[in-house]
Amino acid sequence: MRRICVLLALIAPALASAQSPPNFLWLDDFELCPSPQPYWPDRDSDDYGDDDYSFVGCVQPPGFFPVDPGDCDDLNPGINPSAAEQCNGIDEDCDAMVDENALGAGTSCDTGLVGACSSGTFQCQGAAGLVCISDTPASPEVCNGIDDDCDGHVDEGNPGGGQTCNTGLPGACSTGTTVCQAGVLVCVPDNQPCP
Ligand SMILES: [Ca+2]
Ligand SMILES: [Ca+2]
Ligand SMILES: [Ca+2]
Ligand SMILES: [Ca+2]
Repeated sequence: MRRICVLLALIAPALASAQSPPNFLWLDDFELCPSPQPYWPDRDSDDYGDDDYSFVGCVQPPGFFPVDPGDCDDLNPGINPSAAEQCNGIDEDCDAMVDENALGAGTSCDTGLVGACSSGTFQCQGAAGLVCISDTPASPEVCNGIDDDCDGHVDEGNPGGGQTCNTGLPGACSTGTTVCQAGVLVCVPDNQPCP
């Protein structure tokens, strides 16, 4: 049994460093090894081992370490269960979900557009990264003091104007026409002068 253990200790590093080493698990003779410990390869030295290759025994083989398991990419120290999830189409934290709650997603941003379209929120779009999406898409201009159609002009074209209205004034001053003024539709008397 000791001879087999020594042999495995010698070949383990070669298996760990191989491109596709076979998965293996070795338990020492419990009489000789009452408290076997698990060891994993940690080729990127991020203190998380590659689950595909484990060694259980009382002797730590070269190339194997008593680290935590769960490293889903043991050749990239930026990928392990403690890594922060980035927006990039890659599962950094090894939970089998890609870009979940990625850093920066959901935060406010400037779309670079004008008017109502300028304020946005970062959305994670996988390998394309964070994209600033407008919170308010362009819409037809209305009289509100806002550049609704995001063309750089506020309330252009007298939106809502030109409609017959009642000014509330007496006599000849009662009939009017709507005009968009400073973001508000007002009823301007058709006959002047009026108060
Ligand atoms: Ca590792
Ligand atoms: Ca993830
Ligand atoms: Ca990611
Ligand atoms: Ca406009």
